[in-house]
Amino acid sequence: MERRNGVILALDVTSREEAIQVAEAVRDHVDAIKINWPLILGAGPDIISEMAGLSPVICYMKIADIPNTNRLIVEQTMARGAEAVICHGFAGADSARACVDAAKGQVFVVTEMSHPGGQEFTAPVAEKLALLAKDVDARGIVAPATRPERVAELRKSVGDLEIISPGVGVQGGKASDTLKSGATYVIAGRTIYQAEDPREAARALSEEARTAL
Ligand code: NUP
Repeated sequence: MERRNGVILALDVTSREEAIQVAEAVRDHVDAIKINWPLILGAGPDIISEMAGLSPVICYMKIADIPNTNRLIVEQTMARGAEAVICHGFAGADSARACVDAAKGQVFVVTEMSHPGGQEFTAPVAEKLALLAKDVDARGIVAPATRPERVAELRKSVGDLEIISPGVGVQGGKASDTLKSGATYVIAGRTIYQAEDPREAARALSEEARTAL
């Protein structure tokens, strides 16, 4: 994917028809579409290939298993046309490395999560997870747009790795603040796909984001 807008759509709708409708409406204003379990379970795994025909796709399944199972999950996902996957780092470096090998480097490792509960267990180990991402040669990390000061801290740990940041819009994060703090892309879901006019919502968000690129 190419950074034109700095915005990734989190497409957490559960029907294939709605997913296609929203993706077609907003794809000029987002750089990639992130697919998570709600859509994969609602529409079936072939939705990954279908979306990949419209936009670069990141599969955000937060993979967190033993290395062999991680490898199998990532192979299945990449074979359907995903550009990248997200894995958790807490399963250990061997598990994350299995994802990196299977995805030929196209992996983002979750560090501190964006919701309030993300401060309970993920925040205290976020720097370690960021360093793990570097050690296993991941493409980047996931860091919280709800806490831009943490994005800035984590940027120091990861150097030039990419940072993708969910939590913009409904969760309270602001795209331009997050990008100014060091994120490479922000991720926004409900604030776009639940808007009365998703295309206009995506356009407005990317306009704001571009001021910070
Ligand atoms: O820390 C995280 N925060 C987060 O919101 C890690 C995530 N994977 N996400 C995902 O980003 C979440 O599962 C959802 O798909 C998206 C945010 O959506 P929204 O809050 O913008 O609707």
